[in-house]
Formats: sequence, structure tokens, C-alpha cells
Amino acid sequence: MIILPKPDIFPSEITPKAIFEQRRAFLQKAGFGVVAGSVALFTHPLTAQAEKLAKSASQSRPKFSGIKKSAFSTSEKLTEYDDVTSYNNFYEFGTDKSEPAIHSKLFKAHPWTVSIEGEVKKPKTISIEDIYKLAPLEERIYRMRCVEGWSMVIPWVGLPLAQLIKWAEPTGNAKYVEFVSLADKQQMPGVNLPILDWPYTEGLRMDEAMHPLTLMAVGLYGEVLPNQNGAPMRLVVPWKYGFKGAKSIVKIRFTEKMPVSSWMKAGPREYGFYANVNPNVEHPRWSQSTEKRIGAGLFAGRIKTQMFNGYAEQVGQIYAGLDLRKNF
Ligand SMILES: Nc1nc2c(c(=O)[nH]1)N[C@H]1C(S)=C(S)[C@@H](COP(=O)(O)O)O[C@H]1N2
Ligand SMILES: [Mo]
Repeated sequence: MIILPKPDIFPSEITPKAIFEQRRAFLQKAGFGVVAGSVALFTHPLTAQAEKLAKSASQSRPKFSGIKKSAFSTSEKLTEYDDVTSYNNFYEFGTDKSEPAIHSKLFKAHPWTVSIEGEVKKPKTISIEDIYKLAPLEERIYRMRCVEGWSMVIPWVGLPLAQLIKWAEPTGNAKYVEFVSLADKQQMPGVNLPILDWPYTEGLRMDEAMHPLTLMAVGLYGEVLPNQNGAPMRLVVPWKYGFKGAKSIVKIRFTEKMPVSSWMKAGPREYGFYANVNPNVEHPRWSQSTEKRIGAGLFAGRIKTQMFNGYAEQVGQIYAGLDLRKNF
């Protein structure tokens, strides 16, 4: 069930007043009484602790060693680490870009297991440490394009999703793969709010999932993935809008039928299953022909968005015969 003020918009576009009203209604229902003033996510007990923790010792994250560089990387200028880790979409931790970094500080991404279900020889689970060992980890520098019109260039660390799928042993009936994010009300304050139909789910067609460009990311900038970027494991599909990249994945399910993602449920006219970056197909409320590169500077203009985010040569042929206007 979705109780957005308007079900078809990103909460980040809801006016602060609408968000405030919505949160106040929620808090009243939850017995917190009326809160005045702030429009930030209500104070979760974890947040105060996290802020203290952040002020104490500088937290350095474990680094991966011996990562091989990938030939699939772009040579474009990297987006600064601080921008990659402080300007995020991760609604489980709040809808403002700055909220995930703040509210996810104490999130426990280790230990972690992922369950493999649906059309597989037999259901099984795998730990994040064993996923690290499934294939040599690679650094892949990818252009990333959010449906909201901004982009980044991020040096991911990960393994081809195809390697994990091979380990999962899907049956011949598997036509699609569904990815399910964690939805933990204790650790993720946003999950207590009716922002999306939790848990966050996404899906890919089997050939998209097996494509060599599709990455299961476990790190960035050589480090273990920061919580706000989807620790310990998140999907990266560089030719699709950012929302396809489900974060903090706990379940991978192989299906015969096309899965319905959280965003398709929230706004079927606006967010389709494919979500391929396409400058020629406008979002119902804005153009997708240009983008703003985060960190490019105050005076940098918007840049042209490329077909399939610049990966047309590698992925264009898998959509031959598909009407990309209908299948957006
Ligand atoms: N579980 C979950 N995954 C998510 C989201 C989210 O809100 N929850 N946001 C998506 C969107 S809209 C984008 S643009 C990317 C942002 O990834 P980043 O913060 O690492 O750049 O994550 C995607 N994955
Ligand atoms: Mo996005």
C-alpha cells in the first residue's frame, strides 16, 4: 500500500511542507504526539548515537587488495569520494540527499547473508564473504545516471553479476531476476514511513542480468561499500537509470514472470521495468535529454545524456525489436 500525497512523484520532489504534514500524521498515529519545526527525518535513537560516533575517531573503511582493473571502465574524471558518499538516494534512510550518510552510520552490514530463491535447482544462502570469493573482484569505473537528471562517475569494486548467477544455478524457467533490499524498521528509519511499498525491489531480464557490464558492487574507491551506497552489496547497471541499482540486497529471486518493482508500483506511468537511459524518451514531467554532472562546479553547464548512458555499443543489440518508447 502506498500513501504518498501524489503516488507518482519522487518524495524528494514533495514540498517540505507536504513531507512535514505527512510525517506529522505518521508520528501522531505512531503515538509520538505532534512535532514542530524540523522537516528532517524524525530523530531515530540510532541517529543521535551515530552523530556521536562520527564526531569521535575518524572511521577508515577496510580496503580490498589485489583488485584487477576492468577494460570496461570509462576514463572520464571521477566524481569526488565525498560527493559519492554524501549525495545519495537511499529512501530507507530518508529522502533528502544528505540523509542516507547521516542515518546509516550505525547500520550493520556485516555479517550478512543473501538468500537465493525461486526458479533455481535448490534454494540456498550465501554470505557476503563468500560472494567476495566467487570471482576476482574488479574495479569498474562507470557513468551513473539518476532518473532525476544528475550523474556521477564512480569507481565501483565488484564482480560480474553473471558469476553470482552461475553459482545460483537458475533453472530453464528463469526469465527474470528480482532483487530485494533489506527493510529493517529498527535500523532504517525511512522504512517506518509509507514512502514506498517496502521492501525496495527491482528486477532485470535474464539477458540483462547476465550481460558482462552488469556488476554486483561490494565496494567503491577500493574500499568496502559505505552504508549509504548500499552496503554490503548493491546492483550496478550502468546503462539504466540509477533506481535499478537496488542497495543492501538480501534476496535474489529467479522468476518466470516479469517482477513488479517498487517504483513501478509507486508510479507506473513514470517508472517502467526497463528504465534504460534514453535521451529521446522524456519522463512525463521533465526532459531526459541533459544531465548535471555532480561536482563539475557551479558554472559547468548541463551535459548531453547519451543513449543507454553511453553504453549503446555494448547493450544496444539486446533491445533490437523492442519499442523503447512503450517499454520505457
Ligand atoms: N534499497 C534502495 N536502493 C536504491 C535506492 C533506494 O532508495 N533504496 N535508490 C536508487 C536510486 S534512485 C539511485 S539514483 C541509486 C543511488 O545510488 P548512490 O547513492 O550509491 O549513488 O540507488 C538506487 N538504489
Ligand atoms: Mo535515482
